[in-house]
Amino acid sequence: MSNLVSKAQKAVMGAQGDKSNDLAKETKQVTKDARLTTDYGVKQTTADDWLRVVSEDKIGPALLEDPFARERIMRFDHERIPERVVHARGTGAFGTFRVFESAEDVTFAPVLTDTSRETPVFVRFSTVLGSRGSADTVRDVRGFAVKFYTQEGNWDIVGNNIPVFFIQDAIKFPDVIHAAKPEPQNEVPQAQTAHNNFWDFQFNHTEATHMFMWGMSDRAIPRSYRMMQGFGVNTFTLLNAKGERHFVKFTWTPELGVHSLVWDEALKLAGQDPDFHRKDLGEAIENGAYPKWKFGIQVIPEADEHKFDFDILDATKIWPEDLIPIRYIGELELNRNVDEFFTQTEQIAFCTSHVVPGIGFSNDPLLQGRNFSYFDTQLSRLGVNFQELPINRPVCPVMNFNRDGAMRHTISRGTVNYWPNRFDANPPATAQEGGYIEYAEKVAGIKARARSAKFKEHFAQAQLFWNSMSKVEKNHILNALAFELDHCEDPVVYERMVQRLADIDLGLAQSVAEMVGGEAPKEAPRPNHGRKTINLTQTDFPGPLTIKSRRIAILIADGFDPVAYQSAYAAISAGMAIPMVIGPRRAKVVSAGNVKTVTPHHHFEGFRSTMVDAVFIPGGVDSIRALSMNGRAQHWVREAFGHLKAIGATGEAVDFVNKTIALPAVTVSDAGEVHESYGVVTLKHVQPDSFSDAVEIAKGAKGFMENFFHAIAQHRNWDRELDGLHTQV
Ligand code: HDE
Repeated sequence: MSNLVSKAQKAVMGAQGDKSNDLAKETKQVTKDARLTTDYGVKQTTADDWLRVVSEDKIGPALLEDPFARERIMRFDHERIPERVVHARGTGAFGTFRVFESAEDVTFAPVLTDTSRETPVFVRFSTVLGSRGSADTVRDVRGFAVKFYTQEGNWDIVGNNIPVFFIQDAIKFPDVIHAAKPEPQNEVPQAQTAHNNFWDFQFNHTEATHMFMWGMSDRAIPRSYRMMQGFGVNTFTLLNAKGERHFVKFTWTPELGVHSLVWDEALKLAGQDPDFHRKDLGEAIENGAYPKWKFGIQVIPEADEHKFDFDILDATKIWPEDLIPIRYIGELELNRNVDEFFTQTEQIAFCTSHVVPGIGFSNDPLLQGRNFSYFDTQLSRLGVNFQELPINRPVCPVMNFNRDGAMRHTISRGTVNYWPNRFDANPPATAQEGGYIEYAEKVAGIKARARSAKFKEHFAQAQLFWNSMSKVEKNHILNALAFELDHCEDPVVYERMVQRLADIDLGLAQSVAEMVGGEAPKEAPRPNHGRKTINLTQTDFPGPLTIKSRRIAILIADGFDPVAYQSAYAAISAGMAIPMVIGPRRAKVVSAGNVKTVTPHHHFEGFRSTMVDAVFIPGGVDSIRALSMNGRAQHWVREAFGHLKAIGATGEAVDFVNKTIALPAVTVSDAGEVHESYGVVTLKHVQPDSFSDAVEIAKGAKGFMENFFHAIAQHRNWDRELDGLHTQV
């Protein structure tokens, strides 16, 4: 890879201001000219041979005295640090945050009020359960952690892509995580909730009901980090200049809409391309398709805390948007990939307790525990000086009397290391100087291990979520539950879980019972209240009708139609999507008439249909003959169809596609008209015999591309599922 930083990258680095400049101080570039040295700076003459005793042509023993060799090996032996106890698998990027509407009515934090500011951020996305080397596309909650490097200090929103959590009180975190992680006797399964212990815990712990429904929904298998929402989950508070306090929840909503993989595809990708999400994010940023999210706040005045039928401090509950609308006030853009994974993505350390003046906590019992946990875990993961690491250090001055500890970097001058001191050195700030002021909340009560009455209601919002799903999403939840419980060998686990589902919806419980075994419940312990709310179904977030940043495969073999190929390639690129040419080999493939030679990006074995969003096949007699005879090529098309992806074909490829997927509804007339069915878009005639033919075909071709791109922009063709033979609720 080139060591040069591109112009575009430099522009972004400039825009990110302080944090990029700050990091640049520590950034080393591998250069051709610099000579290899030890860590203590002495140049080495070889990196290949351990110092040893040699005589004539005989190799003698290695000498322990070799400091170069020992340094290399011992340094290497200690390269690993403990992985995160949860959220070990992740990827990150730099970006910027701006507010376009000041929230000064509710907070005085400049990061949320100053519309002229650009705050540098680092975002880390993650899965919760898997180890560092696990696959990206597993069914799991995704972490969405944002560090804002503000002028007033670092602010971390350590969120997820699901707005609720399994537990209400932090004390239970070790239990829920132990139950979900691989089982203790054999460390199986990796990065899965489909096992006895997870579902045993869910049954025994009713407050998790709402959350596991989200976990079984498509939210848990996102198409891309760029296409998922983020939620702060916990209830925080905002303080304004008048001293008024509001409760707040934070939300990120992606510009591209909220989209998911289909389950079969997610399963396959886990083996075929375990880094799928990581690469997707990096690729988009590299190509300048910077992902963006709107930043929103839901705000409740302090006086209204008890006005709802749920407790607003309960992290197993959403604040339904029909009751408390989201106010979108800002925008996040990710625009720079990391320079080095370990020192940036791995060493970044988030703490929910890191807030800036104008932002505060609530008594949400999950948040209170988190505020303890994150700082604590960084001590064991990175050590007491973790905040001095380049990726973690604030862009504003840090000045205090915390001192020493392992790996201390800062060299503090002066004779005093305490406050107060005889020089009045380094005094605390006043509120006017920007000092953090705790809100003077009146607190009274008895000491007890208890929760408020509303915390004890565990099913109403699970029903609300279920009721709000589209038909397709309901089917996916049903199938996900059927899959997960099928992986539980202990009948006690799946039989009881089936009963639990009746607390949400009787029909759902009965359908799952039929699939997984276990007695189907005859009646619901509590009726479904029938209420729905907005913005829970992903269909409320379709995103713009665009193919931007989507991967579109073009399947070719020798003898492909060069005109159809070329126009599709150009149109895909013009739409800022990524054309990926797939052929029988990654060596030259020649078009019909020998007019064009193409070197495919990948071959059929190396790259799979799961890795793209849509497939286009240009005609060409020989090319289509070759593809028709090739099992892998046929599988490509069938699999893309099975995963509900748009398929486009022209000329001879139309018959190939029709035969391969044997779709009865597709009819193709000889007039060269465009026919669209189930997201399969075809154009039979592309070779004109006359001028009037050419005009007609040109019209048809335009219509073809529009229709094909329209089908891609829909993300998936859900009719292919609904009209099939799926078990349905
Ligand atoms: Fe975390 N969580 N968590 N969590 N969490 C960690 O901190 C914890 C919870 C979340 O990319 C740990 O640095 C407790 C909710 C993300 O580096 C640890 C409780 C939400 C990340 C920890 C929760 C999250 C973590 C492990 C219950 C969504 C990855 C490594 C009270 C709002 C951050 C680390 C990154 C990581 C504790 C629940 C999100 C152990 C005790 C709810 C995105 O401190």
